[in-house]
Amino acid sequence: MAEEEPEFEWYHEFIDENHVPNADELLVVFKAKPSHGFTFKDIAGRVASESSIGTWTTLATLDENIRSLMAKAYYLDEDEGIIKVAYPIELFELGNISQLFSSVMGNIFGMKAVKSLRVLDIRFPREYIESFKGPLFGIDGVKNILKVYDRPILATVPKPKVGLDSEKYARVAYEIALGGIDLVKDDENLTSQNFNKFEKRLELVMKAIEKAEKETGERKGYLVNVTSDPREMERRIKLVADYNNRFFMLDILCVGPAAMQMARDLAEDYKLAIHAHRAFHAAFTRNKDHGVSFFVIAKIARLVGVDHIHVGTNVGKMEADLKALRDIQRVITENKFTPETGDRILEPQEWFGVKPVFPVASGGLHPGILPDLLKFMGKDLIIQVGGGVTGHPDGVVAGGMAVRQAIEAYLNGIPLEEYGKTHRELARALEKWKFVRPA
Ligand code: CAP
Ligand code: MG
Repeated sequence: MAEEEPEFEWYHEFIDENHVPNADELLVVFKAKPSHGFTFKDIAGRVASESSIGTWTTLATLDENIRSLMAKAYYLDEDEGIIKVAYPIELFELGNISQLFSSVMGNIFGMKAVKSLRVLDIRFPREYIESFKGPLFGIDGVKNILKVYDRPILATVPKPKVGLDSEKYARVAYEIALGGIDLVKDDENLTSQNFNKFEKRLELVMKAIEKAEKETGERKGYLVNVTSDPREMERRIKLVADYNNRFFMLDILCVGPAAMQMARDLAEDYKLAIHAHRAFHAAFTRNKDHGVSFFVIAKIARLVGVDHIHVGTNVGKMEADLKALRDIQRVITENKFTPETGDRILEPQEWFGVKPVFPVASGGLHPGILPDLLKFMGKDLIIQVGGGVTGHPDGVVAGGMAVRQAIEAYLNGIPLEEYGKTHRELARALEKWKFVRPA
């Protein structure tokens, strides 16, 4: 007779549907599907067990006081595939963001019994939130640096993404700033290649920006990409301050949570604002059945303390779910996030005064679609327009002017084509791109 399979029912000890989560617990909302031969309860117990104190077998070493650290799957909705788990806060090292990933976003993704798993939300309790710095500047602080209050803040990447040498790059940066764009932004894959070394680029772009500030009378900044190994990143962040720049950019998912947290400490030392680029996110946020939602990544970025973060757009070239985009914008800007009516998945999140993070809209934007963007996302926004400025038929300065004119038209309730009759740069942008939504 086949040997009796050992029972793994003990995993079910991590399920307690009578548990009422309390304010001090960290809650995680999962979407999950069981592999063939396993029940939904089987995987609910496994996810709660493997992400807290358990393993595949009962333990002689599991004494009573450790049981108090068991996570509890307290909400199971098999039809929706939703499992909510409550974690005692003692399971986590306060102030250590990497350990959050290794706990509730670690082994559980690889368990054989779990066919697919996606983290949809993490509700942080007050004690956990207060163990992190949060944004140094936040939305109001960044507006004060640039002295821009009544319109979106604008950024442009000196395209092509990479390839320009430092001198040419600085020239394009000067024209971007001269045309009315507030922030020059490095592309996510420009760091310190041989043809455009970091320090040379920083020195020349800062000279270009200072010149444009004098000629425009407007404050400007440079989102210089410091992405590198932590030691080199620290050296580059110090250089940013040495060259009197107030910002730096970081590919937060390419460097990882620990380096993001270190960068936040350095931002404090040098009083710099952090622009978080999210390159690499779509590798694990896009599949609606497996991975981590960007909603969770955005919350973690606010917790650790970036000042700006790319969130997507409703009109650009990157894929976006409109409800998710609204939820993301709200959860990084509101002090008390409450899910939309009827949303039984997301959890309310109180931020206890943590500063709001500037949402960044970017990707395939150009003057013709900015009104549609602003109608949906509002004007408390940083808008990055790369190709939509550097691809203008009359050059980069005209490209920046066309973006400013499109924003002016929208804020004054004037249709773009009407405004284009008296603003040539906008008219020329509409001639080239009309109202196309790039893909
Ligand atoms: C946009 C961009 C940004 C994307 C990132 C690019 O350039 O610089 O990295 O917006 O996507 O390299 O594609 P364009 P997201 O303005 O020329 O499209 O903002 O969704 O993270
Ligand atoms: Mg880019």
